[in-house]
Amino acid sequence: EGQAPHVERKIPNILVTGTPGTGKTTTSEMIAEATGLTHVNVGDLVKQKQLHEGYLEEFDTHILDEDKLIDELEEVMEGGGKIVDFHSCGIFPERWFDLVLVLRAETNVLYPRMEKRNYNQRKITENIECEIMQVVLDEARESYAEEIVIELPSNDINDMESNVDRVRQWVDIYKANHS
Ligand code: DAT
Repeated sequence: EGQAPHVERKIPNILVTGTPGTGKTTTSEMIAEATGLTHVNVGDLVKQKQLHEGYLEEFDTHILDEDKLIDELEEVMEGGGKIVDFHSCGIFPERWFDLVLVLRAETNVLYPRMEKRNYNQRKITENIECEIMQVVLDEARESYAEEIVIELPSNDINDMESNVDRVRQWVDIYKANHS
């Protein structure tokens, strides 16, 4: 527990997490654009590299092979400068991240975003409940030092733009302090 010792990175690694539909991928792309950091979409990586143990029809989701995923990412994370985008956050080593962003959205904006994705009713309901119960935020607070976990509203474009701007400023300061 506490501060995990790690070699200081010149460029930070950032975790962008949150319930599906809260805006992780869109926000991560914009942060990458604004900072020059590299977006790592973990969901896509899991599918591309088959880092799963099959597909669970009932829940419309892949069963993650966590060991394979961590092995795959370990080297990637070493160099720093990565924006890791995933809906779960407790599986990663604490030492990987310098900042953990938890995106949040109100039910009334999250629901239509998921409908647009053609999620089945069960999956929509589960994700809405997950968001209301702040499951991902609690998981982040349990897994990382509290001072690096930041909860960010992601209800509209204004939220997104101010989130990206805030992270851009934070990255500038981090770089200045680690050069
Ligand atoms: P996630 O990666 O968390 O599943 P996403 O980035 O794919 O989410 O976004 C899902 C959809 O919702 C996509 O059409 C963009 C839209 N969206 C996300 N965050 C938003 C925001 N803050 N304002 C407006 N639209 C947003």
